Amino acid sequence: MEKQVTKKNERVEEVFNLFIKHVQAFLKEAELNHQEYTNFVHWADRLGRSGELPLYADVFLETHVLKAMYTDMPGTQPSLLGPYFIDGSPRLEADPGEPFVLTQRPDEEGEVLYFKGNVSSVDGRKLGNTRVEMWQNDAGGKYSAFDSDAPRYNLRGHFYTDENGNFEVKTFVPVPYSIPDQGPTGEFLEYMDQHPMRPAHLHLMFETEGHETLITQVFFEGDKWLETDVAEGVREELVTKLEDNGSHKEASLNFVMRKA
Ligand code: MBD
Ligand code: FE
Repeated sequence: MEKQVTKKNERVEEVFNLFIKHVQAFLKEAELNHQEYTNFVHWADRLGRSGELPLYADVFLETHVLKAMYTDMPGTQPSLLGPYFIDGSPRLEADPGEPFVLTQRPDEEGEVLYFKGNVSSVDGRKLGNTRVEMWQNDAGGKYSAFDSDAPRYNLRGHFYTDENGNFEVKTFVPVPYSIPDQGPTGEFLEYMDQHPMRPAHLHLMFETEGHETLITQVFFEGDKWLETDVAEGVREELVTKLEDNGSHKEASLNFVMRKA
């Protein structure tokens, strides 16, 4: 126990010292003058007070942590958790052969999407009974529980893969998403001359015994924002086809989990 605490402090000390070292190097390289420094402190204060710090971090920083950890690793590439995951989503049930249903509103607007997937291990084994959590935005571009009139867990839920690692969910096609651009994060984007858009995406999280939890996203070919995603969350292998089936759309992707 005591050893663990010592170890943890060493790591924290290392990280905080590196952080301040690089911030100091930045101040030097940018030749920040005193007025610019004061402007920066005021902007950072607005960011903190607005509650947008998690948004800012997930948009500008999270992808770099993931790329450093997972580029060229076997298994499906993780993508951003983002600021819009919430705990406690309902467990969805479905009769055999029927899809899980992600929406809670009978009058949900948008295009119906049947999304299929298979979950396997890096060793090729099918991962049945894997917990799959999904969340996404609605046709109006809103995530439930965030600035939305929808029920708290609308377009959110979890379910388990069948004995072959397969699942199918009936949901709605997500839409390209503008991150909030009227607060300090939007102000920052304006300074950088960067648009606030993310391509349409599904969020997925997979949990199963003996494997690392996989948090990732699914994107769709042809999306206008794939190449310039403000949060840089797109990975080539996470882009799938959105197929038109007359009355609805269909898409699928297979997921490979790393051993814990
Ligand atoms: C999102 O929907 C998102 O997924 C991320 C990572 C950042 C901002 C909004
Ligand atoms: Fe998102």
